[in-house]
Amino acid sequence: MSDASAFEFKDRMLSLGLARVSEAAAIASAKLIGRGDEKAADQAAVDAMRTQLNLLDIRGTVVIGEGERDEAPMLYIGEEVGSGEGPEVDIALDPLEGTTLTAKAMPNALAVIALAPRGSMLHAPDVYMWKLAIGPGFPEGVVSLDADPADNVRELARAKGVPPEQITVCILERPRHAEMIDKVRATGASIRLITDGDVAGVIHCAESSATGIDMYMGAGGAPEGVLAASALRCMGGQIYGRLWFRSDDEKARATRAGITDFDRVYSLRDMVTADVIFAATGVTDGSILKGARRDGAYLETETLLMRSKTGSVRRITYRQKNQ
Ligand code: VTB
Ligand code: MG
Ligand code: MG
Repeated sequence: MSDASAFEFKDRMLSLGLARVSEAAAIASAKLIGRGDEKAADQAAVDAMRTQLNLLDIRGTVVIGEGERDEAPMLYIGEEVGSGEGPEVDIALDPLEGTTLTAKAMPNALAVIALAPRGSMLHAPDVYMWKLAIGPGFPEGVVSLDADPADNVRELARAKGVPPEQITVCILERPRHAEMIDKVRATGASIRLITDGDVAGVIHCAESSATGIDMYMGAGGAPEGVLAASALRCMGGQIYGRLWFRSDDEKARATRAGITDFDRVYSLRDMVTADVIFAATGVTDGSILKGARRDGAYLETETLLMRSKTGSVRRITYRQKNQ
């Protein structure tokens, strides 16, 4: 079997394994929800995710991880993970996407991981990325990163057949977005401000009838952009991203990651060029996933598990005895 077909054969099995990986991270960090200790929550998620990931039959390389080797002792970019047998894959992960959300017991913290054939994920450096995302069912290019935020609202409203007042945009609450927020509000659209967690913010666009969010815009982490693109590749929708460099050091980081065109706009398929498997488990309660919870003698999690090849979306409830 060629490597590509070996991957096709195995990815159905692997996807269930991937759900275990995000479940383990969520369960480990759940004990630290609302305890005010971001570092402890993150560390617990990282340890648990790494242990489970190394049980999978893959030859995996972390492409989107916890940072560069010198600053992240575990799940750093370039770390080899998995049992060392099986298909060669790229891994994008964030064991706890929303450490502050978890420490403060605020909504939409997730444990996230995506897996795709080797060489198919953008090696995004840890810099900011300007992002723009919408859900499925709209013509390609109806919104654009080069357009004014107000025009994007109007174009999306037109495509949806509603007035701008019926559009809700999700934006990270940061001073850098003040002008964007004013422009969006001037159209009459509503804004869901979030304090953290733009992977969830983007995913929410793909289930707008459940979440009430139609569009995500703003600058967040570039690694989170690749994770969000992986999710949308499974759920449908569009995402565009442009790296934002604030120093020569950040440019050097991008160069080390193999990036040559600093102004490039990446579409979904530029960020993840092949089929991908994606798993996210809720840590705190959110708009599309329940958080990890203790229910009497049990621990329970909810996981979104998706494969882009088939467009399958599973929600898995997992329960284990509370130890
Ligand atoms: C971004 C966003 C993440 O942290 O990285 C953000 O993509 C950090 O932004 O989802 P600031 O530097 O402005 O604080 C998250 O919100 C959580 O990891
Ligand atoms: Mg992290
Ligand atoms: Mg993160």
